[in-house]
Amino acid sequence: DPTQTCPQQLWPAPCAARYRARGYWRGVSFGGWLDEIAAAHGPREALVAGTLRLSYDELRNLARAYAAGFLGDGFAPGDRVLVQLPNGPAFLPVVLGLLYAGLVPVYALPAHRDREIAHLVAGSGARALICAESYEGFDYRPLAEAVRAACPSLTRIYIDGAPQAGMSRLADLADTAPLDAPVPRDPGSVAFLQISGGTTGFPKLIPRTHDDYIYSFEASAGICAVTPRSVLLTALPAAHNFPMSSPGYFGALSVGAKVVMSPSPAPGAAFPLIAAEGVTHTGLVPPLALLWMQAAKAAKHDLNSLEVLLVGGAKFTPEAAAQVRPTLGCQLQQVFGMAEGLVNYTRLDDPEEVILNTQGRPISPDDEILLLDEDGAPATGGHGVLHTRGPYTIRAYHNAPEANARAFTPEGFYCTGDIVRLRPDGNLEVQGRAGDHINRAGEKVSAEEIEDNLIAHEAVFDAVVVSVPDRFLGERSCAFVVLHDGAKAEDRALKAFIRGRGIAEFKVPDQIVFTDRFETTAVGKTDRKALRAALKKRHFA
Ligand code: J2J
Repeated sequence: DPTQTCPQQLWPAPCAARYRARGYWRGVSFGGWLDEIAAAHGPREALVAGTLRLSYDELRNLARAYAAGFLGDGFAPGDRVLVQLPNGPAFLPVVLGLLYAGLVPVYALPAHRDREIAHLVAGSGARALICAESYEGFDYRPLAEAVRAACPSLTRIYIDGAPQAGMSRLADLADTAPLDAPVPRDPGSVAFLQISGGTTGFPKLIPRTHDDYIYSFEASAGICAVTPRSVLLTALPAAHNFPMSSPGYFGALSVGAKVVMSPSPAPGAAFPLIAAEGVTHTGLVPPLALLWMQAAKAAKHDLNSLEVLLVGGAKFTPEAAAQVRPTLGCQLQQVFGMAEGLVNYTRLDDPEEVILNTQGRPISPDDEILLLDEDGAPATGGHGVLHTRGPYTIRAYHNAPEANARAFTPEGFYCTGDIVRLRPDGNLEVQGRAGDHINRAGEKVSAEEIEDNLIAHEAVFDAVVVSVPDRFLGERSCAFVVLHDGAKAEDRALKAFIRGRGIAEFKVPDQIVFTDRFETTAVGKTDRKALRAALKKRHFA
């Protein structure tokens, strides 16, 4: 069980002892946590998704039935199971069922395609894949079959909907007599694998433990004033760390609030749910927040129940921030977080100036913040590259020695790649980024990954991908492409080629610029970094 035997993934013993002594790590596994919330809030409403409405007791019962179903199908505690489900009725009962059975979910987005899913399955050794029959016009069954053909570890495919031959129907698992107690797991062990935004090549897997994750969302629920009478709308894709834990549906469930799943973050789907269910809290990335503010002006739905809008995932400008209360009638809470751990929030009682201009401060008194310059020396002047360690920030990626050597200091600090300013009042302002990814409407796209996909085309000699400021997306991707002598390829054909390679649509370059040659012939990583910077400056400065 690789999730159990990677000592470098875990915190040094003195740190762990400190986090326990201070009460951050409660020593409860997700299975125990589900029993806790069901015992505390049993008859209250827990989940609304489509036509499904479940109380805490019913949610636990369904999760327990799934747990028994998975174990009955021959999975053993510690086995990884890839979950690629949209924001629908199945998501929470299935994920909670996996956790209750001691299985380890590996999260993927509905937008991911076979190349990415195969990478996640191979990297995690997942034995099963759970996906929808279809979502937004895409049939996931051929994808699942292609992944199974490419990945020997993957034996079973569960379909939410109608399975093809050789696949199982997800709902059948819940026909099993429910488990009556969680499969015991060490709370210090890995509960699930989350995907990283990814600055290099493919996304890396982030091992989160029961102890560290439960701390992060329980503390978040307090900071975001989620109470038993709150109603939280999950508008962003549920597999993302933000809607999961900041404070997310887990934070909401931890206090007995109601969770409402929106099948899409578009105002047309979300606004009627806000009005019908009395939603008090939700979280959005900046481009969606802008869209909501625009749509609210003409909305026929009553949004008065909204109390707190969390905005994060990318920089929200002070000008946009100032529009939240006038347009949506609720309070803004900025959140600057990362799936690797550290999450910062502006506090609800902060002065307006702090809420509009900063991305807040860490959850925990034991979150350590270190600012270094780009050479790794202590930064001067209060701004630099943010490094962090603490009670819910990982010390290593799953099974990635090379990435770990780059992303963590010998002292265990995670290098976020974000350039920030630490204000004297303790709040952080995100100013830019040292790493080479494109933050496209909150989705992090690795420049290197797109370049690798372009270079795979027979006509392409070399490709360099950069981020470009974009009015709607925040940033978009632009690929500079050099073709082989005499080769021909058009914009449309290259984009179609990338799609055909089985990667998410948000990774297809937004713009392609053909160029004769790059000014350097060197191909080393540091040269590519310089090349990206030079191209960006020349074309977009
Ligand atoms: C600027 N950049 C930000 C912000 C994240 C809560 C909220 C967001 C995420 C997330 C998350 C930003 N202003 N307010 O996991 O729990 C950029 C930074 C950061 C990267 C992490 C959560 N909020 N960012 O976005 O793992 O560059 O997590 O390092 O997807 O998003 O991306 P991700």
